[in-house]
Amino acid sequence: MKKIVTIQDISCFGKCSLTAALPIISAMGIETAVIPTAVLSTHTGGFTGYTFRDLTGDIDAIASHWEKLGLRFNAIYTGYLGSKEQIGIVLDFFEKFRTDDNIIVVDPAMGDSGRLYAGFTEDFVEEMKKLCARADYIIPNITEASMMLGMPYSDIYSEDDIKDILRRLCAIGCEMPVLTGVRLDSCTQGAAAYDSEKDEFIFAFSENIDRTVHGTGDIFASVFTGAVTLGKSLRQALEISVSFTFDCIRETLPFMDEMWYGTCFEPCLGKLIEYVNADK
Ligand code: PXL
Repeated sequence: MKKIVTIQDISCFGKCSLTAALPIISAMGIETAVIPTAVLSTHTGGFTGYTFRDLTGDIDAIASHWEKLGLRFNAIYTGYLGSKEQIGIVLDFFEKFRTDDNIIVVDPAMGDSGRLYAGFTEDFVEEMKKLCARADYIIPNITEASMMLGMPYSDIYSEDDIKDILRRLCAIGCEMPVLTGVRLDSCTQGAAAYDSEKDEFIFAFSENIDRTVHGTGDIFASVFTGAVTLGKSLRQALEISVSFTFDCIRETLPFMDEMWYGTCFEPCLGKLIEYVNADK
């Protein structure tokens, strides 16, 4: 049985980070270990007055215990990190748990729609680039990619612009960057990836639903990480992730008023299992 360790916050209410990654990766038939980077009463998108307990001091102790136990993981997957200091500690974790045949996936969860999430600064972006340099796959949205590349954010771009961004992301040091939230026309939305070893670009699209739903980046990254861990090709992983994210957004639409804080992914988990099994 495959085993992933995911390192990100737990937002006790609001569906994102660990409360999305755990059920999604487990549904894909993969054992999911977690290292919570912070405990928040809610996520920071749209809530005010949330609590935030930083768990930076716990990460190294957990890693040392696991080292003594001889634990090994098929993939290490990081998401929202609670502080700049955590990035150095997560880099140490990579050093300890990197093997010849496991993979590292970094979702540089820091912002959306041209803006950083509450509490993040420019120097966090610089640190995040160091983490991305050590990953096999990175999964930024266009906001996060623009920030890491020092490019102005724009929501108007061509296919060539996307290819240019992907090439530049490779120059940070990651071999297979994946860009989410790609919209080349008003009818479709999806993701693009670049396999730098094969010099191959891959695009996957679904119908565009023009609503912003919170937590879709975490859903996409969790499915993608699960899929590549299961040995799916880059194209298959991209297609499964785009299809499932679309299913979740469509499922959320009738409930937007009550579900403004998250995405209705739970009713779609059966379909995810079908996607995973379809091309076995
Ligand atoms: O979905 C990304 C995310 C993860 N964790 C926390 C967040 C957000 C986005 O707002 O606030 C705590």
